[in-house]
Amino acid sequence: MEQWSAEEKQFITDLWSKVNVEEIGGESLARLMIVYPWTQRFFTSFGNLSSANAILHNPKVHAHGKKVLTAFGDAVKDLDHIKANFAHLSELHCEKLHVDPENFKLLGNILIIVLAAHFHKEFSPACQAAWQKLVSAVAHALALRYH
Ligand code: HNI
Repeated sequence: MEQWSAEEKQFITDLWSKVNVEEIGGESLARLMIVYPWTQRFFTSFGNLSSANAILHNPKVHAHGKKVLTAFGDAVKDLDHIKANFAHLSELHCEKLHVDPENFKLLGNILIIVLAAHFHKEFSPACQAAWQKLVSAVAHALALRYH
């Protein structure tokens, strides 16, 4: 289990309180699909993914990005029980969705970039380090039930 300092918890919850899950989640998922185009294959039912612009403005990408980042928020709210709280989602992504867990790391890194772009004033190196630790913990927890 990760140990979180009071300072790390503060950086994470302060920034999270400013995050609009639809805006940041939608942009993060869209940018994942643009930068790593092979990830589009999980989302062929989402309609028009024919260009970066189409992906960035695709309402289904935004809706799903919101769903993903809302679930990510469960980690923010309960930093000490990330593994237990993500066990079910790990099983789902492994057994039903067949998502390669490497993609969780890619999405975590894109989320950091999107947060840095939106919140550059708050996103100090220490804040970034706390968020990097968080996205790694979530990616790890989501990969635990893979077999
Ligand atoms: Ni993910 C469905 C959470 C990363 C592909 N995903 C979900 C759902 C949640 C969720 C919540 C809805 C579950 C349900 O219907 O009960 N996903 C998360 C979280 C992360 C993540 C918290 C990482 C932070 N998912 C990814 C990644 C990919 C991915 C990186 C692929 C590149 N997820 C999917 C797919 C679905 C999905 C595919 C089903 C989509 C659909 O058709 O409804």
